[in-house]
Amino acid sequence: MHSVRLKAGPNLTIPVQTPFSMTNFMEASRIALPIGTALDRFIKNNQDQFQYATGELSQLLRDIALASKVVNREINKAGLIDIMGAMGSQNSGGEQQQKLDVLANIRFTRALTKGGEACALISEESESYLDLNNQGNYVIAIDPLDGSSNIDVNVSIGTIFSVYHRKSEVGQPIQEADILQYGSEQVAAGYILYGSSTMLVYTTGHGVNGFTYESTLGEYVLSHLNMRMPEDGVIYSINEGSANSFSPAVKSYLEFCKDENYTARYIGSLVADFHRNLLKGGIYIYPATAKNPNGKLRLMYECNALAYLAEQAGGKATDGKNRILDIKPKDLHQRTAFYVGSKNMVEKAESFI
Ligand code: AFP
Repeated sequence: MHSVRLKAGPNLTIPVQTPFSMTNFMEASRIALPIGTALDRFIKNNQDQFQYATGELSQLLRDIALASKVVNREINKAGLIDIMGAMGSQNSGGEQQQKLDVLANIRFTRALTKGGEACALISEESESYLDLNNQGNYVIAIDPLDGSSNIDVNVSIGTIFSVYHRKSEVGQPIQEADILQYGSEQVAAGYILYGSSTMLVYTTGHGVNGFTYESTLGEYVLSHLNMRMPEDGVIYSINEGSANSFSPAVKSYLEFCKDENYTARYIGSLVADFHRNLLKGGIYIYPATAKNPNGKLRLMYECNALAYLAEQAGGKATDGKNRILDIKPKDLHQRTAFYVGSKNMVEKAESFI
């Protein structure tokens, strides 16, 4: 047995014992590979791009990332301990709360409360907003765990968040104007996808970047730099089970998709459907239905964040007619129809409406 040196980079060689097995080789290559840019470093390096470059927004994003790691851990344990299944209570929309919904809400609320940068929190899980800290500069809208009907069946779920700068003076009580802001006023937005790998994707208005969670390091690592949504695509995502109650315009658009031999993909987790379309091109539609005449999805903590991300990646988001980011919210839990995805596909769908 003798030692050879394996070239690993410009200035680095790694001694490897022979006989030279594949396991040795793979291990050596893995060690030699750079880990990449961790989320913390990326946020720090890009801090001066933020409109309010005080470091608070960076800290806030780090708080969200930390809470998401805890939620990720709980999701991964979901089959092992008794946290799967319904909680027996209902959320603000009268929907069944799942145990993990409640747990995720607690984790994000705690992280944002302790962080001190947020003054108010709007959550799918709470009827009214939470007044956190008058000294905080940011208002957060969050769906702590979206797609929760998928929890019990091991299908991807997600967290969606929007960040706004408060309008009132720091130290003053929170005003309605701080809470009910246009989507176009977001200073950051993102999602965490708990899928076959866990990813955090966010924007601060300077493009969209994606980070994959490296569980052995406990770090999000930059994996998708400057994500761009293809302008066209062939995937359409809609719950066609409700087709009987779609408008004739939506039905005609679906006929068009079929005539074009598009591919139907619908996970029932908005984050997962959006993420796939962001990478591959496609359109996600949740139109008005008989059951939900204003659409099902929530403007403030589902649609605005994804609309901001879509636009930042070159895509488009509307309610069928109006830009999502230009809709003035009148209510924390306001619903809207949602057409989001590749720009040309959304425009084509709009031409039917
Ligand atoms: P749940 O969190 O209640 O599962 O709702 C998920 C969701 O808000 C979104 O993630 C899905 O795309 C959409 O609703 C699915 O709704 P339908 O079951 O009506 O298609």
